[in-house]
Amino acid sequence: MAMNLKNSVLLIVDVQNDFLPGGALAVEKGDEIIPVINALQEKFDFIVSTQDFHPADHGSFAANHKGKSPGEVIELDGLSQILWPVHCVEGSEGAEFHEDLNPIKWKAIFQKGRNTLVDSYSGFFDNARREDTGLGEFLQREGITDVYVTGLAQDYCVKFTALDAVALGFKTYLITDATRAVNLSPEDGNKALEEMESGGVILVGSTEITQ
Ligand code: VGL
Ligand code: ZN
Repeated sequence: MAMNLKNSVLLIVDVQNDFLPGGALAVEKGDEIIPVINALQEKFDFIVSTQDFHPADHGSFAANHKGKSPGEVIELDGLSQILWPVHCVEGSEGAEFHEDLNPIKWKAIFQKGRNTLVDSYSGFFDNARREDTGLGEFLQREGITDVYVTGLAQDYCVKFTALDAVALGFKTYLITDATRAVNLSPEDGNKALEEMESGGVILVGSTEITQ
């Protein structure tokens, strides 16, 4: 199947040091997707990246809640919130993109998670859907109709980004070998795939695009 990549964006979600092996919120084998994404980048003219970017006092960090540990769930400003290790703090090395990821063709970087009181898994909206990053409008203004999602983590930011892309009316693909899951529970990655597929996301392998 040859893909027509006109009016398409390659969306690279949160391929940042803290989500890679050795990072604060490491995704197992997350580094394996970097050469896959770099090969995909050669096929797209339009590439956008998202960046998880938190202030040090962010409410999603377990360390900011006395007696709480990562993995516990609290209520944060009215929303259920999983607590995470401190990660992707603005200005830190962990928030930077992996050095092997080639950013040369990126049209824009959309940051998310800057508001202390609400987490932001999707690259389009915060988890409360109160604020919009501007990504949807940017893509629409540029004439983008098709969104190809890659990056980390499959069961959080990738899933919510892909489902929001569908909700905004984009034809949305997940490139399944260009993502990896956190798997707080072992089946989370597979469940996320099912949720995306039943939510209208089309699953493809990278070789359908690169070959
Ligand atoms: C993410 C948990 C917390 C992600 C970001 O990029 O998937 N997960 N912040
Ligand atoms: Zn985060």
